[in-house]
Amino acid sequence: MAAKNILRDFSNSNLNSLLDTAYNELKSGRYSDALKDVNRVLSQLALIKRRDSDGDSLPDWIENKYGTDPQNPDTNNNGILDAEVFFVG
Ligand SMILES: [Ca+2]
Ligand SMILES: [Ca+2]
Repeated sequence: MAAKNILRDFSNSNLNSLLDTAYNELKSGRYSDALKDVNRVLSQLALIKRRDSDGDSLPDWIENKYGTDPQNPDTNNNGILDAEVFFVG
């Protein structure tokens, strides 16, 4: 599930075309351009990895993996943030 959501974010982004560009630059010997584009892909992936849509301090991909709602800071409505439930139990 988490991987699926990360892949969805990936395909919704421009990362695929950026990787294609980097590949073509690499093939044509433009190594510094390729490296620059690969670094862009990596920093965008890092953003996707850190994204926390509901601001409960638990990243979306972890919420998707463990079944809490990435759009709701208190999924089970018990007055305790999802992150606290996740880390404290
Ligand atoms: Ca969250
Ligand atoms: Ca949440």
